[in-house]
Amino acid sequence: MYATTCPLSMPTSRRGRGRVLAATLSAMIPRDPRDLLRIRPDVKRALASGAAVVALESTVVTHGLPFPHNLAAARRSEAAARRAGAVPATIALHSGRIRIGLDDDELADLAAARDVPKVSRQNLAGVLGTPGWAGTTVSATMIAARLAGIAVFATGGIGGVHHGGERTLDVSADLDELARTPVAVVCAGPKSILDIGRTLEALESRGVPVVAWRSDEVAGFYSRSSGFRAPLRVDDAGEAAALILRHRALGLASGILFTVPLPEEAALPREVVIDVVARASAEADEAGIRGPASTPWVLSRVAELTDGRAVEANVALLEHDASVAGAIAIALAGADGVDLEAATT
Ligand code: PSU
Ligand code: MN
Repeated sequence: MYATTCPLSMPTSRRGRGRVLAATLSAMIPRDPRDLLRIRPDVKRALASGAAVVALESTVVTHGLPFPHNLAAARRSEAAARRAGAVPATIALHSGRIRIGLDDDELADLAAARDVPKVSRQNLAGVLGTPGWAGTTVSATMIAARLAGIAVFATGGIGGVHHGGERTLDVSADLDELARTPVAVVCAGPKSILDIGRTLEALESRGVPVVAWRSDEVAGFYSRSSGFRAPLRVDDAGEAAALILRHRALGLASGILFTVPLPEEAALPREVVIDVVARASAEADEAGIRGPASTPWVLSRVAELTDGRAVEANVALLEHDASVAGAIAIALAGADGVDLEAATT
C-alpha cells in the first residue's frame, strides 16, 4: 500500500532508515568486550590491585534452587568467599550488561525473578540484547570471568554428559567451555544427575585437568564421592595455586576443574542419591522434559523425593565451594607476584 501511494519515496526512505539504523547500531555496538561488563566497584578495585576475587554463578540462583533457598545460598556463598579473604562477584546478565558483582538488593531481585533465561555460550550474545535478568551457567560465567580477569570461580556442580547423552547428544556446554576458557572452576563434582563416567571421559578427551581436593576420588555432588578415582589430587590451596600457575606457564588455555567433597554433615548416602536420581530421570523422560529444561526439572524432583535434604546439601556445598575457592584465590593472588617469565625461560 505504501508503494502504490508513494512509489518514489520508498527506496529513499529505506536508505534513510538504513542510515539511521547503522548510526544507532554503531552507537550500541561495543568496541571492546569490556564495554559490555559492569563491574561492582570493590571487585574492580580488587582486580586492579591483584587481590583475590572469586566469581560465583547465577543459574543455580535462577534455575537450580527454589526461592528462598536460592537467595540464602547466594548470600552464604558470598559470605564464605569473604571469610576466606576474597572479594565475591556473583555474575548475571541484566538488561544488556554482564554484571560482575551484585549488591544485596540486586541479589534479592535476581533470586525472586521469574521466567528468566538460562544462559550458556550459545545464547549469551542473544540474551544480552533483551531486558531483565538472566542466569549464567558455568559456561557463560567462565566467559564473563575471563573477560573481567577473574581466575577462580565457584559453583555447585558442573553440567556434563546426561544419561543417554551418547544417543540424545545432551552434553552440557560446560565441558567445551572448560576445554577452551582458562578459569579454575571449584565445584562439588559433576551434578549427581549425570553420567559421571562419560562426563569424566569427555573432560579427559578435552584436556581438562580434574583435580580432587583432599581426596583420591572425584567428589559426587550430593555425596562426598562419585565412586570414580580422580586423575589428580591437591591437599591445600597452595598446591592448587601452584598447579594453576604451572598450567598457565605451559600455555595451556583450558580451564581446570577442582572437585571438593561437600561437608560430611550435609552429605546424602550414595545409594540414596543413585536411587532418587534414577527415579527422577525416568519421570523426566516420561514427561518428555529435554534440553536445558532437564537439569532444573530433575534437580527439583530430587529435592521433593528427598524431603528437601537435597536442597540443604546443595546450599551447603555451594557455601563450602566458595570458601575453598576463596582460599585458592588468596593463594593465587599471593603467588601471582612470582616471575613466571623468569621461571619458565
Ligand atoms: N550447580 C548446581 N545447580 C545448578 C547448576 C549448577 O548446584 O543448577 C547449573 C550450572 O549453572 C550448570 C548448569 O552450568 O546447571 C548446567 O546445565 P545444563 O546441564 O543444561 O548444561
Ligand atoms: Mn543440556
